[in-house]
Amino acid sequence: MKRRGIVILVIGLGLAALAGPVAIAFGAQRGQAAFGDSETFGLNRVTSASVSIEVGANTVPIETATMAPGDRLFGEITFENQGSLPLRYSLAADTVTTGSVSLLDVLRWKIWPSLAGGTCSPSSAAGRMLFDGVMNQANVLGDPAIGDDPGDRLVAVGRTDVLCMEVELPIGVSDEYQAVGATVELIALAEHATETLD
Ligand SMILES: [Ca+2]
Repeated sequence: MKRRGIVILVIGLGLAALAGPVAIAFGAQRGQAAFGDSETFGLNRVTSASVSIEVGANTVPIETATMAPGDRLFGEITFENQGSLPLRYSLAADTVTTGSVSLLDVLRWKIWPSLAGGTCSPSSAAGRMLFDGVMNQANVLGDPAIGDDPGDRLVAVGRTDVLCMEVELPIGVSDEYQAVGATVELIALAEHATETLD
């Protein structure tokens, strides 16, 4: 009888030891089943801006096959800001010549901004010349380096920049410049500008 009483006591201690862990596990399950809710705010939308410069339809190129000494030809080029940011651009030239001598060595080019709503007459160039010289340099207006450089042209969104052009074959040019050709490709390099514009 005395030995049996000892056995019962050992079993009772075992149950007491299990009671703690069982109670803790039951409590955690009740927490996961708590009431919940969620809400979505889906109105965060971002579209990046654009820089877009285009040549306008009313551009008039300089083109002739019969230029004689003393002749002056006029052209007009319109650059349009079709992007969503103000832009500034520089102007570079890519040139090609044909013949035994370079016609570009003697042609005199002038570029000036058109008067608002005006035409590209020589009188509109007075005091407003942007370029006057031979077209044998890469940079014609401004500087393609990033940033606001002297000569860079600013154009507001939806606005245009109209440049007038003149090319002259000087009256005293020598006979060797007969029947030779030159092609000048003007390249506008634009970047967005943060300056305040009208
Ligand atoms: Ca620049």
